[in-house]
Amino acid sequence: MSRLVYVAGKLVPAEQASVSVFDHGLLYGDGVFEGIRVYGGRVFLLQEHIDRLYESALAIRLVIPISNPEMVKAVEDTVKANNIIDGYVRLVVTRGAGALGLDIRRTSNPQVIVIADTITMYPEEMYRTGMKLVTAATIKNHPGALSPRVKSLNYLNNIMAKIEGTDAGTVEALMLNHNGEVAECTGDNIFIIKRGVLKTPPPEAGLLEGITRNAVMRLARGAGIPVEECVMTRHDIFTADECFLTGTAAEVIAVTSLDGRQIGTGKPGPITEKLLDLFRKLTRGE
Ligand code: PXG
Repeated sequence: MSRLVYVAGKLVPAEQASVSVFDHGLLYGDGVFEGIRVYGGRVFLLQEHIDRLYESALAIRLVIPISNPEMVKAVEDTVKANNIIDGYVRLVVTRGAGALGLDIRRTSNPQVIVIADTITMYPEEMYRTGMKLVTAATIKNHPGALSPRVKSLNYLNNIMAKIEGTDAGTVEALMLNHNGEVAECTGDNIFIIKRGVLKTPPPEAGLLEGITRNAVMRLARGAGIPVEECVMTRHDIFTADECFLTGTAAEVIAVTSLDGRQIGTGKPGPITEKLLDLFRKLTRGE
């Protein structure tokens, strides 16, 4: 059965869903996006994703042609129309079609696209064993060039780092910022646990403020685990008791080594497992 895609305000069969080759989203990566999960027919933390989308758009001076509540409805309608019970929503807003050249004043009709589909996750086995990680030589974009806090259609920086991970045989890669501090992975945020304290780099380290990251910090606080946002280097990860990643696709997944150094016992740690369990209960609405 063909998927129905929301584009130009309507749900149309996927084969007919298209945007112009003159759209600046394609020509310049000029636009913003969100990746959202559907669990048990409910769109998970939808309002937070939509709010981040509007903040990303604001930061790049992109005026989204529909309101925040209309966007919520567009996502919910698309999920329903495709009978997605457990799956994935890709929300894209492009700058719209225009003359060649960078001038946003010569574009019109920003395009809102909503795709609802199934999702491929990391293998379940990896949630039991944890994953190995390598540090990419490609650093994060300098926040003064393109803020990593904007979820923009410019993912080349992350893609270059991801290639390095793939070449090294890992499914993710750690990225440092221009000061050599830990920022995040190519599509996941990073956490460590040291002496019972949950630590993660602050947004100013040049990272996307993940919706999963924020949810996990709330769960940890609720479970009485102290949480700190602090600047960290690779050394902090090498010497951590536990390490894990968070992301819409990954959920919560243990990291058991970085650049050939074993982290903790080399197995997913107890606090990581507890947070994964709490997160899975949250997604299932328990
Ligand atoms: N950092 C980066 C650079 C990301 O792209 C995250 C962290 C985690 O954020 P969330 O809000 O998901 O907890 C992301 C998220 C995709 C895809 O299809 C990418 C992401 C999320 C979902 C799907 O490539 N990136």
